[in-house]
Amino acid sequence: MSIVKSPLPDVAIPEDVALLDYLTADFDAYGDKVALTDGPTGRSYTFSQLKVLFRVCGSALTRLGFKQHDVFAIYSPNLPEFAIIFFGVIGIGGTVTTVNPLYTVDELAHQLQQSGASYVITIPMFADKAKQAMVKCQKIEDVYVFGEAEGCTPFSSLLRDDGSAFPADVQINPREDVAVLPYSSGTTGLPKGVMLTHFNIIANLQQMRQKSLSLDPNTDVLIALLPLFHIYGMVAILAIGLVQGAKVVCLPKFEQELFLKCIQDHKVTRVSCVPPVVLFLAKHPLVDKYDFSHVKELVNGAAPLGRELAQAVVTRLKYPTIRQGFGMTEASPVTHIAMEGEDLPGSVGQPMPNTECKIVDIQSGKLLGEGEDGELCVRGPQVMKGYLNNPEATANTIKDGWLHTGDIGHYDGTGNFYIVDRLKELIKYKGYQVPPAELEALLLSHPDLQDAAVVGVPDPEAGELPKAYVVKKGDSRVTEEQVMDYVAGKVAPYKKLRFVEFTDQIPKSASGKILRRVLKQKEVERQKK
Ligand code: 4UV
Repeated sequence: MSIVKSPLPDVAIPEDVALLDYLTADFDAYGDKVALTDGPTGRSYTFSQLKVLFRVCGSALTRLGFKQHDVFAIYSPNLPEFAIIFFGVIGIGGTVTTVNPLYTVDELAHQLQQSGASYVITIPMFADKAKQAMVKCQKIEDVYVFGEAEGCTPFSSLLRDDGSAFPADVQINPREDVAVLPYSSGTTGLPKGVMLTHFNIIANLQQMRQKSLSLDPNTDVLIALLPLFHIYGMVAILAIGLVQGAKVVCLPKFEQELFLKCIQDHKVTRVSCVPPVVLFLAKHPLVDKYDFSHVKELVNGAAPLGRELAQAVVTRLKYPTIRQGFGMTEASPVTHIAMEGEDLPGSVGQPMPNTECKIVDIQSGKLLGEGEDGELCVRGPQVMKGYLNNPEATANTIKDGWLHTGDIGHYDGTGNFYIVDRLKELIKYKGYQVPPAELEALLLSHPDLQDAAVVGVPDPEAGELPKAYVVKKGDSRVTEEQVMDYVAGKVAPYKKLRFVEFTDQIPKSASGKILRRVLKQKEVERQKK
């Protein structure tokens, strides 16, 4: 019974460096190598260009009156320019909040309001949604757009600057100042702003560089298919690629042929996946038409990868293994990763350097030992500062410095970890977060419904599908379809309810908490029949 540490020695994590300085430390050496490419068009930026553009962008924002600690929202699919505004803002001590570009106007407005953002940037296709959200938020001063759209200021206007207003005197405190503010529902409730400091992100990058996620600037190429608004794409693809001089190819959406063609043509060496991408690579006939000989490894994270699927993909692509990582937005994100070449099916690997882990009994909180299932807790420099304006949720999640992941798992005799279940209410649809509390609140706003509970139903393709149990009011004649449509009209498509079941009562504990596990168990048993 003990705390499990990484088998690797601790790495040094600079305490006094701001994220942009850390990121660009070796950019001069990478020089005219391509840093970022837009997959569909080939539009590219070199490391030297990026270094200048970060400054230019930061300078232009400063002239507009954007100051240290102000918040800038990015509501965009993956584009090279995403990185320019992202690091431009962070470089002048601002905070970036990243928003899922599929969000509806209300979802976007909610995050803008909550995060206190003063600007938002988007693409022409989503400009109307951004403008409508702006009207609902008093603080938003302007909507920027990559390209052009009526009523929005073009992003290019931020690049017509000489960089001279880039603030020389801004004092970034890396341990305190929040660089990014992605949203996560954590173990319970609605999405919350996750305050990740400059130090948190630098720590995770340092850890990744040591724990066999190191890259060679001369040969390595990454592909950013996973969204950059999510912590996985943002830190474990974009930032880890750039800081080590690897080229990052950006894909704004999943188009099968383009994805495969980009892997082939750009000689991608590492493909970071979520299970549906692994499924595609394992099963789709198109994959055989492309040359994957440059791909050195596949990494999976964000949701559990079944053993059969892992086996299927390595057999087809003739890799020795697919490595699993485990991460959370609240941990910047990576806490575990399987060692290179290690074949432990189903394992998320060992803790990262400087990271301690323990498994505790769900009821008693007692420390458990090897092979015993309990809640995984992690402690390390990558753990967030806390949730924005929510000390209560922070205190419920970080206790004595330990981040309670809300995941259930165990470790084996070699210190490798296995995630077996999720204690927290969060549903993961294709790796995306679907917070049940958000859907339940919407269902309760329906005039015909008096109670609701939402759980994830296991699904081979998506991982889980959101299902609602609902109690109708009196003699209401509302149908399952009407309930589904009601929710679908208000949320991003991946959050849609896929099933609705009417019931007389929602199972609850004496204190009124929904007993989700009772409902989940019911679903699992039904599927077994
Ligand atoms: O907060 P979040 O949406 O964050 C993530 C981050 C995943 C990453 C990121 C970078 C990596 O290199 C990597 O390997 C993984 O998903 O959701 C956190 C929750 O997702 C589930 C688990 O419930 C977390 O609390 N989850 C994440 N990774 C795994 C997982 C996994 N490998 N197996 C099972 N569940």
